[in-house]
Amino acid sequence: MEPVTRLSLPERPPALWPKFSSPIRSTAFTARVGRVLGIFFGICFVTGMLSHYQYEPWLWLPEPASPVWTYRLTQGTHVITGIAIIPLLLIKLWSVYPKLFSWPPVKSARNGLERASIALLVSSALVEVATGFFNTLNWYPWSWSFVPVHRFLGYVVIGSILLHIAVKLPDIKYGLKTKLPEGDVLTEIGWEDNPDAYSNNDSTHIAPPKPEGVSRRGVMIAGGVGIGAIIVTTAGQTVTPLADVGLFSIRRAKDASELGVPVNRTAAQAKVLYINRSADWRLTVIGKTTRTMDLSQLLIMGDAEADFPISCVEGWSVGAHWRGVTLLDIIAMVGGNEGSRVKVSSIEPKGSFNYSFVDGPQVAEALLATHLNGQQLTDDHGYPLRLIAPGRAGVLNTKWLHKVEVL
Ligand SMILES: Nc1nc2c(c(=O)[nH]1)N[C@H]1C(S)=C(S)[C@@H](COP(=O)(O)O)O[C@H]1N2
Ligand SMILES: [Mo]
Repeated sequence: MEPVTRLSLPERPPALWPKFSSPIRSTAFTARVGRVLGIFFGICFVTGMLSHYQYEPWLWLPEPASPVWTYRLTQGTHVITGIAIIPLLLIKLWSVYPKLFSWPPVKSARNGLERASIALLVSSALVEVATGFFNTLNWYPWSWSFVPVHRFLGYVVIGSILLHIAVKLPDIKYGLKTKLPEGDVLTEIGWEDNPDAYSNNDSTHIAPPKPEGVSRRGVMIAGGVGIGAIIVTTAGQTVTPLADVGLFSIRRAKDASELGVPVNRTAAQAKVLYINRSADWRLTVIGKTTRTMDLSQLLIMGDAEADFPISCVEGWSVGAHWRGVTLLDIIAMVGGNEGSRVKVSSIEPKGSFNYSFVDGPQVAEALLATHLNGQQLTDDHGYPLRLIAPGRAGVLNTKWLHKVEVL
C-alpha cells in the first residue's frame, strides 16, 4: 500500500531503538494465541452481559426462577474466563510487542488507524481484566463505581476486538494456515513473511539473527500450565471438589465461612451488629394493609424449605439449604400475590445493597429465611431474617431484613 503521509523521519531508527530476535514470535503463534483469546473474550463478554441482566433485571422481562443455578453458571464462567484471559493476553502482547517499535512508527493513514485501534484494544482490555480481577478480590482501589465502568469497557473491548479481527484478517488467515514448525527452536517464520499482509513488512530491519533463548514450545508449555493453574484454582470457588486448590477463592466454603457458606459482608461491616439482636426487632409488611410480626411468629410460620445457591458477583458460589417463610405467604397477609412487585429492606443503615426488588417468577419462589443448613442464621448471614431466591445474584439476597413492601 502506498504511504499516504510521508513523515520526515530518518530512514533508520535511532541507535538505541530496541531490536528483537526471539525465534518464537511468529504470525502462526500469534494467530493461534489470538484465536483462543478471542474465544475466551467472547464467552466472558456474553456471560458478563447475562449476569449483568441478572444483577439489574429488566422490568419488562423479569428473571426466571428456574433453574436455580443460572447466576452461578453465568458469573462463575465470567470470572473464570476473565481471569484466564490475563496470562493469555500477556502472552499475546509478548508475541507482538516488538511491533510497537516498528520503523517508521506510522507508515500510512490506514496503518495509523490500525495502530490506534490496537492501542485502544490493548489499553481497554488491560484495564478491564485488571479491574475485574480486583473486584473478585473484593478490593476497590479506585473511587469510581465499578459496575458501569466495567460494563462500558466491555463494549469497548468487544468492539475493538471485532475491529482488530477485521483489520488483521489477512494476517490471521495466513497465521492460522501456517504450520507451527516442529522441534524446539525454529526460525523460518516471522510476521514479516506473510506476503499478503499490507502491514507486515514493517520490521524488515529486525530479521532474527541466531535463535537462542526460550523455545516456542517452552512458552507454549509455560503459558498452558499457567492458564490451566489459574482456571483450576479459580474454579475452586465454584466447583466444590476443586475447593482445596482454590488459591484465588479467598472465601472458600471450608474455612472463611459460617454454616458452610462464605460471608461476603459481615454484620459488623454493615453496622447492624446488636441492632439485629434487639428485642424491638419486627418485620413490617406493607401492602393494602400493614402488619408487623416478631421473630417468634415467623419461626412458627417458617416451615418452607429450599435448596438455593448463594452466588456472588466475585465468582464464588456454594449450594445451601434454607428454611423460612415464603415471600408469598408474607405478602398475602397484606393483599399481595404472585403478580406483585416487592421491595425488601434491611436494617443496614447505609450501602447500595440494603434493599432489593423481587419481581416476576421469583416472587412465588423466594424465601424469607431464618435458617441456613439446618441452623438459625448467624449474624453474618443475616440474622434474624434474610431474602434468598433462586438464580439470583448474591448481592440481591438482602440480609438483616426488617421491611417488606408490596409496590
Ligand atoms: N443488607 C445486605 N445484604 C447483603 C449484602 C450487603 O452488603 N448488605 N451483601 C450481599 C452479597 S454481595 C452477597 S454475595 C450475599 C452473601 O450472603 P452471605 O454473606 O450469607 O453468604 O449477601 C448479600 N446481602
Ligand atoms: Mo456478593
